[in-house]
Amino acid sequence: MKNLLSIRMRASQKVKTRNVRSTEIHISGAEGLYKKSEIHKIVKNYIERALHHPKGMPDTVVVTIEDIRQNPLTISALPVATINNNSPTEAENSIIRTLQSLGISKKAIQKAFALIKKGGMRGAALITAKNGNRLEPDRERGIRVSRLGMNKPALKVLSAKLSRHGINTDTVKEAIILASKVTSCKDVIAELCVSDDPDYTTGYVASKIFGYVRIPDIKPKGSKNGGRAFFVREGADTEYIIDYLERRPVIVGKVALCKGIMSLDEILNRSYQ
Ligand code: PML
Repeated sequence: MKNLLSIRMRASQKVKTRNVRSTEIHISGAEGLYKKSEIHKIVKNYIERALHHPKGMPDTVVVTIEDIRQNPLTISALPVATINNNSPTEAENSIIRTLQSLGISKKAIQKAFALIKKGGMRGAALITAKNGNRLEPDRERGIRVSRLGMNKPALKVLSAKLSRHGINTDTVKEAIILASKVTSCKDVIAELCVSDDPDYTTGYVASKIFGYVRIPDIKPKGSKNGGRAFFVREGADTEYIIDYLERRPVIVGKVALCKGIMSLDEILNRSYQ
């Protein structure tokens, strides 16, 4: 696909902290790669989303439309499954087992949990898989995955597959697209995501090996704390990873299996892919 535009929306709200300095909190965001003819429809949709979010009314909404010169790389979506989980404690154990099966150390996993539970991260943290070191040059800003989308035929197939499991929503589709881009980066082993939306309690662990594994009850309802952590190979080239995730245009052009609820053992045995 050529002549694509990157359309991004970021909605935020300024809040005064105790020491009277004002700080900006993230309310919502969305983005994709689109044709010029789609600008009006997409911008309208993004603005609606910015103005109706459970985290509240933003005081700033920024929409950026940018011409993409580089030809996008086409990748496949990760396979999708949901684990049969019932509580945040079970969720935490499933996440630990999954990440450890991918060779990620306890130290790195604890670092990610601590950051996500604290919340307030604007972008994602980049954490090395063994030593648990953070690699983002600006820890407040984090890494913002950008320039990503899914082509129309693949989106149609994905919508149909997700509908069979009652999960055909923009939130799920956008998360699958993002996780598919993140894990297509050669040095990224896995992503852990907990939504910062207080009403949204399903998160995921994504990896090339186990796919996009949805984790219900990842946090208690009402909690605004969430975030994303990307686990990367020890000694990986940080500049390359950041450039790939933030600037390389990537289109998801193929959809993989979308399963319903499964046990963690079935997922870890990869009996569904
Ligand atoms: C978000 O708030 O955008 C993250 C949502 C992650 C989970 C989506 C899903 O239900 O699979």
